[in-house]
Order: sequence, then C-alpha cells, then structure tokens
Amino acid sequence: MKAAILNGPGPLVIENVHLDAIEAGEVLVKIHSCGVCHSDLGVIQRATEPLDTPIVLGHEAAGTIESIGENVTNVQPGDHVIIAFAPSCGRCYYCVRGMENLCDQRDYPDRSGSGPRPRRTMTNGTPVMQGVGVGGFAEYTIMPEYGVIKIREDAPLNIVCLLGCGVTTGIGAAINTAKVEPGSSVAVIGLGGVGLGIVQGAKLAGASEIIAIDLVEEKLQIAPKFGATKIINATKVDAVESVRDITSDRLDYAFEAIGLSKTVEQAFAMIRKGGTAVAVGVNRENISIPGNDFLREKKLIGSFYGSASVHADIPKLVDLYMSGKILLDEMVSRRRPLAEINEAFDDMKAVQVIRTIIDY
Ligand code: CXF
Ligand code: ZN
Repeated sequence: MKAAILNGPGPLVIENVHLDAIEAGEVLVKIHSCGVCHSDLGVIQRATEPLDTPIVLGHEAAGTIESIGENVTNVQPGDHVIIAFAPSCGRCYYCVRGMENLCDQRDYPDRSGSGPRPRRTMTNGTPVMQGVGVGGFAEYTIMPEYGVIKIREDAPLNIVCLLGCGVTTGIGAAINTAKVEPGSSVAVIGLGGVGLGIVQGAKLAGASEIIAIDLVEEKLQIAPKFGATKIINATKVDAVESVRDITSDRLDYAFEAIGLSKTVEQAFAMIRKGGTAVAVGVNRENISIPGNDFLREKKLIGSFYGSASVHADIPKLVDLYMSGKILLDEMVSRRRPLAEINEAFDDMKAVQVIRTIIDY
C-alpha cells in the first residue's frame, strides 16, 4: 500500500509499504479520508529530536472495515468506522471508571507520536511506526477492534473523519471536561478545528456569551457561523482586557486551543474568581500562573480527547451532524490527494486553512 512516511526532518515521502497480517482482536481498515491535524505538524517539526522513524502520521481518519481477525465481534467487513486515536478497551482501570479517554491501552510515548508496535515495514524490511496509534496517511491501517467506532452508513466518511480528533476534542472539552452550563460566558483562544469545536460545544451547552479570539481575521469572520457571539482580533487589542470588559470581569470559562503557555496563561488571567480555564491545545511547555489566584478559587484543568467516551460519543456526534446541529463541512478548507500531503502541511503553516482532508 501507499503511505506518507516521515523519516526525520524534512518532507514526508510517499512510499510503498508492506502491512502485516491482522491478528486476533484486530481489524484492517481501508482509509477513506483523513484530516490533517495541527498536532501532526508538531510531530514533524519536532523531528529534529530523537523520534521513532520511519513513521506514518495522520490520526483523524474514517474508513471501512476490510477484514477482521479472530474473536472480533463489534464490527464486520464493510462497516463504516471512525478511528479513535485514543482507543478505549472498556476493561482497564480508567475505562471501568468512565474515563475512557485515559484508557491504559494508549501506553505509547506521546512525544514521539509513535503508536503501538510496528505493523508495517518498508520494502527494505525496516519497521514503520503507526503515528498516534492510527497511521491515517496511508491506504490501510491495522487497529485493535476497540479502536474503531462503527457509525451509520449514510454519514459521509469524507466529512465525519473530522470527529476522529479535532471536533470531538473541542466539543468534548466544553461539554464533558468543563461541563459548561446554560447561560454561562465562554472565551475560546485559537480557532482551528479544535477551537471551532469548542465554540460549537459551548453553543450546544447553552452558553449565552461565546467570545472567539484569534490573530487571523478570516478565522474570526467564520466563528459566528459556529456560535460565537463576539470576536476579538488579538493582533489589534489585548485579549485579556477585552474579555474582561465584555464580561464585566465575570468570565466563567476560558479555553485554550493552541498549545502555548502564553495563551494558557491568558486564559487563566481572563476568568473570574471561581472560573475555569481549560488547556486543550497540545502543549509541551511549562506554564506559569500566579499562585495567589488559587485563593480566588480559579481553576486550571487539562482536557484530552474532549474527555470523550469515544464508543458512545462519536456516534452521537455523527447524529448531531446529520441532523444539522453541528457544522463540519464549514471547517473543510481544502481537499487533497495523499500525494499532496506536504502541500497540506504548507497550507497549515501559512495559516491558510482550518482543515485539509486527504481523500483516498
Ligand atoms: C493529540 C493529543 C496528543 C496525542 C496525539 C493527538 N490530539 C490532537 O491532535
Ligand atoms: Zn489531532
């Protein structure tokens, strides 16, 4: 099969790769579409550090089940699935306590982005890692049965693949992690796929004020379509001051969807006493906040994969999309074939897109 291979710093290379045979409990997925998520760019840009390469990135994927291994009962060949980058086994310490997003089966190192043991090899026999456990920039992948979510067949795979990462992360951060209440005020810093997901989640939760903050005017202009009630261009005004003004210093929730310490610190600075700042963006930095603010019961919490119970939540999100209650098409800025994967990352670096989807 064809796969986009990251070998270290520099562009991805499309190569022919051999995929292993599936084993018991595993499924072979024919990838239909895969979104290009910002955290993959993060892996590429960190490729100057020690990294398990070669590796196939791509973790926002949907497709069809091509074949199933022994003992697989939840899916059949032909089923339509979204791949969960953090599979939930249903049996570990976290899964049985309702924290499926923290499932112990996702025990591979975060920093390298490499997935479980290699299941594919280059033509010269070198093992190829499966990025973030998915390896979606390839024609096929092997997943554990519990890492695929069966979805209704009338949902377009080339759109609902976005529920594999960014949108589920964003909507879930508002609804599951923060548990935004009706009538609350919310600010969202960073309007990529995750940030616009948070805006939609806040709207679904019934927030009355949803303030969208970014540096890029084009992203700000589309935010009201997703539910933003106000927009702030942080190149023109001080975001913290503006949010405090708009809310009379009564902001209930601030979400950071970029992954920088500076913007997490801003999120924490803009919330009211007793308010909650949620760090959603993939962040590898140290964060510095005034300890005194804890005496005002301000809270800073993390969110991973929208605290989602993927097996329950992703089919519900598909239904919400199909009934027009959440927007996904409006997030797709471009479609490209796998051969143009590097151009897709160039567009992202030039901040020209919300999401590019690779269609196979
Ligand atoms: C990331 C979170 C860290 C592991 C890889 C996926 N989420 C979104 O892109
Ligand atoms: Zn992602």
